[in-house]
Amino acid sequence: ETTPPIATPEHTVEGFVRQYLRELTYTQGTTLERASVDDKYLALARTARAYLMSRWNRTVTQQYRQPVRGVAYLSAEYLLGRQLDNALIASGLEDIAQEALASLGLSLDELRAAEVEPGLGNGGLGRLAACFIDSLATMNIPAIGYGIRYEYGIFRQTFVDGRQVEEPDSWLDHGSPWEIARPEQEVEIAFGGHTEKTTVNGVERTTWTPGWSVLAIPYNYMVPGYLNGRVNTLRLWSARATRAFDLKIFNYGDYAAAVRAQTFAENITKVLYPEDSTPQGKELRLQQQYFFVAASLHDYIERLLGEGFDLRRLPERITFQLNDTHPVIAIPELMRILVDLKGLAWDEAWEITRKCFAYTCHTLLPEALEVWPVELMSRLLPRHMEIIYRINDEFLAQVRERYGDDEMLVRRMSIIAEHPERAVRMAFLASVGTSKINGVAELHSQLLREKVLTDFADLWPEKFTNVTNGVTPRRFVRLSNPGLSALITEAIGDGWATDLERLRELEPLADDAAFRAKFREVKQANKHRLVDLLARRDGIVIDPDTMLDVMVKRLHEYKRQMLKVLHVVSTYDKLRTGELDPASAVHRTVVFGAKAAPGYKMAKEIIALINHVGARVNADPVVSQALRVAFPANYNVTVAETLIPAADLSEQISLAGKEASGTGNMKFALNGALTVGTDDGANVEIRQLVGDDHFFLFGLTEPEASAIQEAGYRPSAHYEQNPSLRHALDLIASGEFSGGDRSVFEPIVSNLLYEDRFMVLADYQSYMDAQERVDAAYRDQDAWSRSAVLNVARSGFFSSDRSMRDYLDRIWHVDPMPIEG
Ligand code: 26Y
Repeated sequence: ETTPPIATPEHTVEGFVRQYLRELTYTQGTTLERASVDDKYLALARTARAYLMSRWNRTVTQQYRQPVRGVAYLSAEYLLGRQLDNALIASGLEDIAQEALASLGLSLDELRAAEVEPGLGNGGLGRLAACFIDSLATMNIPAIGYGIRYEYGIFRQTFVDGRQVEEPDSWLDHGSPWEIARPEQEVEIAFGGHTEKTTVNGVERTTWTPGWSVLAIPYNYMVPGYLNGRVNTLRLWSARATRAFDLKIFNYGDYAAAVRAQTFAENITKVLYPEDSTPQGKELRLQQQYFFVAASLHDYIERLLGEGFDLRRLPERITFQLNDTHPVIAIPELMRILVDLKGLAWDEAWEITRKCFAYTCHTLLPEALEVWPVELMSRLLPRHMEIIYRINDEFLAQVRERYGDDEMLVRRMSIIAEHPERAVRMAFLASVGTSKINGVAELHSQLLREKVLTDFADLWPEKFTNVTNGVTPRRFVRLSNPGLSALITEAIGDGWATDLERLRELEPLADDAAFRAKFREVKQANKHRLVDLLARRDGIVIDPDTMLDVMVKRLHEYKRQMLKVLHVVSTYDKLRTGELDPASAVHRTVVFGAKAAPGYKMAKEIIALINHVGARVNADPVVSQALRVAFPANYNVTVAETLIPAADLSEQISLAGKEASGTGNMKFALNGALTVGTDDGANVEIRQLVGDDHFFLFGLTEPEASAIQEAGYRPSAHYEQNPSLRHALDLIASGEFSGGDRSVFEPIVSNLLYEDRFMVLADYQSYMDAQERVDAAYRDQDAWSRSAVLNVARSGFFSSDRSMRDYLDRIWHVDPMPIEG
């Protein structure tokens, strides 16, 4: 190290207090007496950061000194959640912090509540990226995450008359103590313009003369490994206007117009697009994608060139992992760098490029696959469009060579679609331009090969692999469930948080009545924490002495929140008519949490329906003795951290073959909830591991659902044949939940009766039966907690550390590099 060593603050209460007062006084510029809650939180965040800073520097220094193979994760989303708690547990400081603050008359709980979570993602895919970088740091892997520093993350959801209203999430309002800007490492990113072919010494070269450009400013975030001294980096890019851009415009003399024009450039990283399954083909979104990918490749490659590295050996040094198709424009960008800027021959550059990239697909829905109009791509990135055409030409030549002139096949496999308009199929570009393609759960990877990328799997079977998703046990057990964590440690010692398969050692304790009693106490305490949160945050009153039945995830028809609503409505009906006795029924609280994409009409109608049904159920003096509905607005990572540990029942009820994996399902099982679920995504693997006796399976299998669809699915037949289903739908249609207005929920009901793309009606009876089995099982609390303990003990597989191990073995082949000192 060239800097003289500066002591990290001491790992003692006194050391913490000293650093805290220093931050409060010198950085925050206030005093304990005068400080606002925000001041106090910021000083605390900076104190935690100070402890990690020297580790961060050490990590960077040691990696410079000893360059090794690494991985770069390219993701348009990182749904990080709050940083403070994670920083404290990663550095072993929670107890010290608690005590230190108490000695100053401050409460850690109060201050941690002041943190606004960075919601830089939509849902599963973004949260997965956050879990993965946590695991990579914890496993000592040289890794960097690249992404976008959105000024506004996923919108804040509120309800007005039960309907979703979106508000901006201005998470940076008070500044973020967790980021460090590196404006001196800016990268200029070009767009538009035209290309020219020139011949230099008989060699044809293409030059791109862009029309405009913006600056990408990197902001670094710490990604601390758990108690291992490593701190990796997450580098998020923010857009700024270039100085040339400023000058040109300012010279026109219209100062106000010039300042306005400047914001044009800065719009690129203004907001996260809240659609997570139907791409809108928005120009700004393509700008975002190219912006962060080009900045990231440039950043990484320039660093290597600084070492005197030979780019021909790039695949030996790095794998760029593409998180879905969002960063796939990186493939032509690397080709452009190697061919146009570095002068490599096309074939050599192509070989290098393919070896450097790997692609993860997260969907099965055809409408979720990104496609960019050729018109747009040519205008925004003319050189990339040419490169894509050439990649496609050479690829289709290979297809013809292999299969002969099968024009149907060639058209099917072409990276360029011809209908309804000429467009680039990003998933196909990813399939051609990478050396590995993976799905995110066993079933998903199988269906990916058999249904989505069939022709590619046929051509290159060895390219395809599976890596089942996972979740970080640090955030989703250690941090979010301290009660269960203490109980586990008491039973099997520590070490499980980084070696989650050790939870198996809990299995014998499932048969230990004393342990089960303690387990129930923890669950009960977690329910009380949730009661407090919902009361404080939402003014919602829930009863901790009821079964907590939870369905939290983005709102999508394929996830089938509607099926859960039908169960609620049907139960309401039975309680009201006396078919079910409210006194002897199992008492349930059904909790929903879900955001809908702002333009997704049906999803928003379903949100309104849930709220209206909930209001009716909760207001009914008879029904509400046995059934209550809670739908806290703005479900996010922070809410998940209190909600999941309190849950008894986890709802994972998508139509089989539609949910790629799911990761909430894993979090619930790990926290001792039982699952009612279909044979879909990672549910399949959860059920295999925890065992059929401890999982409530229902519904069609994927082959069954496909067969029915092919034969012609008629949802109204179920309505006609099933009186209970008919009652439930009729009740919704009757205006029971809309103040007598029959028109309000008519679109939902008609959609179910005449379309029902996701076969809600086909699975209705099976779901109702499963819920009866749930009730019966819940009546035997001792048996239920035995199952719950077994869910915990057998879910160690779903650690994202295991996912990372699989990526390392099957795709990345990177060795750990522990940090010394
Ligand atoms: C193209 C744009 C509209 C878009 C933006 C975000 C498309 C998709 C997404 C996000 C997708 C997503 O979150 N997928 C989920 O990924 C999880 C992690 O692999 C899976 O567990 C989950 O099943 C899948 O729906």
